Amino acid sequence: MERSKALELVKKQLTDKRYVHTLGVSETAVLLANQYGADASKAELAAIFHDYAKFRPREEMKRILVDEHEDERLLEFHHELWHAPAGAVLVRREAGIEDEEILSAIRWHTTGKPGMTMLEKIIYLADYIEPGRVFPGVEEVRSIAKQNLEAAVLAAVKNSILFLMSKKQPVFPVTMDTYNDLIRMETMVN
Ligand code: DGI
Ligand code: FE
Ligand code: FE
Repeated sequence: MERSKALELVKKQLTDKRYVHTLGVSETAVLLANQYGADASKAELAAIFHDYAKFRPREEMKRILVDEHEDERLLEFHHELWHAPAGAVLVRREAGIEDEEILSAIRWHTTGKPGMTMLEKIIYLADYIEPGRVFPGVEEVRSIAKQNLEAAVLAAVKNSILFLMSKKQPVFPVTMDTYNDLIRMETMVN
């Protein structure tokens, strides 16, 4: 799908602020794809669609998760986690995107997952470091991203978990699994 068509479809789903975030993720994802040798057009499409379901009603997302046999643990955690898997389903259904690599990058963009593909890592990271993000620690992750994709994803996951803990929020098991996977990979090569 053309970038302009994808943007037109996504714009209707998002607030102006979230659309600007999406443009930032798209720009960052293309840079990361070129830097690390991933498919830049897939990275661009996955980035454009990554938050497609962000503003869907909670009940609609819940129905999709149940009907599509998504991880039932999601329903016991914060609804913020739902837009990623629900988004993958809706992007296929409504935008006709069939590319499994793109859909998987959308599906796992909030929690990550063990054994992430390069495209999944790029979308996870681009979502975290796009130019509009201003939270503490983001500059350090941006700087790591210039050197090492895995180390940058690990730093982003670690910050996210620490942030959730500091807010006394539960951490979804898959987020912890992502952290464990990346920290094991790091200690294997170091
Ligand atoms: O959709 P975005 O805001 O661009 O970013 P995102 O898809 O990474 O979603 C971030 C939200 O998801 C943020 O409010 C924190 C929440 N979140 C991420 N991982 C976890 C989580 N919430 C819980 N409870 N547990 C998690 O593991
Ligand atoms: Fe998101
Ligand atoms: Fe996002």
